[in-house]
Amino acid sequence: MQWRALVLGLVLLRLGLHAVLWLVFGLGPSMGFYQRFPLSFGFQRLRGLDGSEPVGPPGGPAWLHRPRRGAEGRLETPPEPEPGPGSGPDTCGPAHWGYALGGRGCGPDEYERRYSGAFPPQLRAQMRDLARGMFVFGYDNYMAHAFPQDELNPIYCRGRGPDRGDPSNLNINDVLGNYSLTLVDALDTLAIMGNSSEFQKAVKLVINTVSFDKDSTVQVFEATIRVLGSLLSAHRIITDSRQPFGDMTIEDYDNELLYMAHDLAVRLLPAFENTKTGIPYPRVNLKTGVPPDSNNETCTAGAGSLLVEFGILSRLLGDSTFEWVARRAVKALWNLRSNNTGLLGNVVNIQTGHWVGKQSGLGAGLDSFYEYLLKSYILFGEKEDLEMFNAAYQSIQSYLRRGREACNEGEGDPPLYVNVNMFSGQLMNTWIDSLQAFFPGLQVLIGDVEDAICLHAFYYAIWKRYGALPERYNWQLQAPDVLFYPLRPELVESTYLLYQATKNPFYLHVGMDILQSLEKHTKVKCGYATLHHVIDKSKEDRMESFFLSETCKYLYLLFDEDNPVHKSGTRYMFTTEGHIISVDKRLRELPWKEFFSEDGERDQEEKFVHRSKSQELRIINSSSNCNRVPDERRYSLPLKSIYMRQIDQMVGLI
Ligand code: DMJ
Repeated sequence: MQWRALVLGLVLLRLGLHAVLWLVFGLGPSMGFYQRFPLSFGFQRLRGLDGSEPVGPPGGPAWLHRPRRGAEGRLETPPEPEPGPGSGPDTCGPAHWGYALGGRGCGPDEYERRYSGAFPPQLRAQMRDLARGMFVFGYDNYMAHAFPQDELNPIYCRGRGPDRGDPSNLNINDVLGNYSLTLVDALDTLAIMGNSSEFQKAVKLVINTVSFDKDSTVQVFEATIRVLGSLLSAHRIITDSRQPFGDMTIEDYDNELLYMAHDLAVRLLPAFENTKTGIPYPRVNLKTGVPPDSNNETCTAGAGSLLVEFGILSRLLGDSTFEWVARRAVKALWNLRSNNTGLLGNVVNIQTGHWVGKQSGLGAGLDSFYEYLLKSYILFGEKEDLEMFNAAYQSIQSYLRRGREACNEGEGDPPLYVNVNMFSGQLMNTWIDSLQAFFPGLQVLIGDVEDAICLHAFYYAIWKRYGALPERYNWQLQAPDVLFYPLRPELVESTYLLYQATKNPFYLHVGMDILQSLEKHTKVKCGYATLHHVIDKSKEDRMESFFLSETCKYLYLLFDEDNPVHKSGTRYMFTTEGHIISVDKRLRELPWKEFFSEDGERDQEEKFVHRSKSQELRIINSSSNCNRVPDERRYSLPLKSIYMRQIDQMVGLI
């Protein structure tokens, strides 16, 4: 009976401990947690999906409620709570729970110890080599077991092409066009890693073996960002005599990649025909054009994030067609935004302009739409792109952002960007998706680094909890809603850009954590596999091409201190698929004049001359991956440890 006594003893000990925690700090698990802890989301009551009032306890998480606005849409600061014990200027800060836990500059804090430590150069080099090895392992295995097919099945060491047997398998067929996708998508990562011999070999292989004359029905967006974007990026690297990556010249290169890009884009053009709104069809068959049974519904990001690649192509070729159709689509979507909120929905009918999906958020269906408004402006300097971006950003701040005004100080929930109805601004659900983790990176580009730090920290907390990002995470239930993780890059991308902006070693720690969990949970016999389930870590036999073109690239760049990309000032920018593009004068020139002047008489020259100085400066000061900040800010803690802890609490990590 000794074991019974032992078990009983342990149970009593645990109960006693909980009771003490509860009595002292209000922290006993499931014991009065909500009442005492200002950030608890432990209650299991959801707001109705129809936007009805939340059914949780009154005064629940502020993210459930619309923020109160001042006259110009600015957030109003909630009234300061009564100061608690120790809130005087020379004491340990007002947050009673934070004080109790040793936060806010009061003596040694576990969070500060964990995150503010320097990152030794040897460790950094080790991590760089690990990231490089990760790319090489995936790439070599793709070449050995999958090429010329589109993707690698890393568990069974096979290749994968379009699912001809099941045309409705869009998860596969939207992306795989039977055009050696992974090889094409990986080209500029080889250059960025300085591997000139493999870059040259790969480019020749693409030129000699890849054709777009295929009976493949692909998504216009996927073909554009993964294939068109990569061809253009590699073409620019090859033809730029000042590029800093080493010898990337191709013997007898005669603009083949540019011609291939043109060929592909021409095959995508039918998507822009016979649409009443100018918003393109979502899919085309590369041989035959828009399928007769084509869907008239498309997502906003899919239709409205083509401008960077199509614009580059147009400007390199001197043929306005591509930029014109892409820009027409952006404007058509923009004109359909809500008059009330300024927000766009996530799915639209291309013939009627009716919003089929009224959800507005930062993730799936909308993410790169915002990204490309800004990046188009950075590349092409068209003022209207910046104006649209600024207006969109304002609406996002007004309707999507919940929580306290400042990320790094004050009371209330840390900021979070939620999904709302585009017309009413009412909350539509309580999840965020992993695609949204790109947003802090975009905020870095516009100089909103403080807010970027906070949102990034939220996503990193989720990563820490699962060793990956679930596709959807329910912030109210503190649990994943959709469990897979297909090796997406968004969190790494933001981590990299935030590191460049702050130079804070915290982001190297984050990168190391991500790298190590990818090695631990996703590495398989012939590459890296999609996580089917972020909790039990079961896998799917698929390695998406963006793993090599983005995830590995950003990890490598994060740790490769001397990479030429970092030394090139604001010269380089990344497309939404992570393809590097040099921002230079040539892309700001229009080899044609008349096509875009909807306002008829306006002289194109005038358009450039009259760009407002402040608009120009704001972007230049903050654009690209080489954002510079004043030295004194560089080594500050990116997020006060007290708020780091707060975020960890909110995702149920501690
Ligand atoms: C990539 O293809 C691109 O980053 C795109 O913008 C979003 N989705 C994937 C990665 O998750």
